[in-house]
Amino acid sequence: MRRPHLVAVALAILLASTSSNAAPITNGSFETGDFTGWSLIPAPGGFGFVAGNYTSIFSPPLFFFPTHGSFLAYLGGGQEGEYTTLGQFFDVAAGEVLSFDVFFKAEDANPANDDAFVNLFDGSLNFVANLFTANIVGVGDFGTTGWVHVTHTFPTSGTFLLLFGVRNDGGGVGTSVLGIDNVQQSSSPPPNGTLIPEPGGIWLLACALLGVAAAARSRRRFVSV
Ligand SMILES: [Ca+2]
Repeated sequence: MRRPHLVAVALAILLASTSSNAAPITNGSFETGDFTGWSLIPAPGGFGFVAGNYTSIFSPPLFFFPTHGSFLAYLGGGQEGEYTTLGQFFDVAAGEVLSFDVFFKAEDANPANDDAFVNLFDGSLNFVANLFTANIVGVGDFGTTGWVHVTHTFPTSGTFLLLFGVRNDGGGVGTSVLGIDNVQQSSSPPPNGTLIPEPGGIWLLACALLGVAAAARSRRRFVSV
């Protein structure tokens, strides 16, 4: 079974990085209209684009639009067995949450089994977590996952590499695509597990209290009759 040389890819991204300074995820929504802040390493014959949408190759076409802002990114494989990857190093504080939206669109059919992944590595390029996996066996011929929202909470602070990858497998008629948008890094939750209700929560709480008060008044009226 072929295995991706992910550490080699990660090293290439590290070497290609213009800055190793601590920083949060930048341009996570691709609203610069390009790959600013990211390192794109296409497979031979592969590709990566930032665009206003992705339109599938085969008829009837499927349209994928950004989940945040006006742009999304999509990657495609090329040479058989080689991954096209997109990565970025970033720093987090303990308790921070990384979230993003991805879709896998199969542009081929079995027995070709194009696949995609989203993996997390630490600053020493040790594998941390697989955040998303898809392939043609899973979605079916020319199938898709649709947009999938993914979140990951970091228990400890540190530097991490977020790596997206997609590859073409064995001939076939096309190369499948991994779409990406809305990569965000949230701030730390309140310390000591303090729960602060969101505005919507406060409104619901207010409604509940008003309801209790109304019920109490109703009971009083009932009793007084
Ligand atoms: Ca966007």
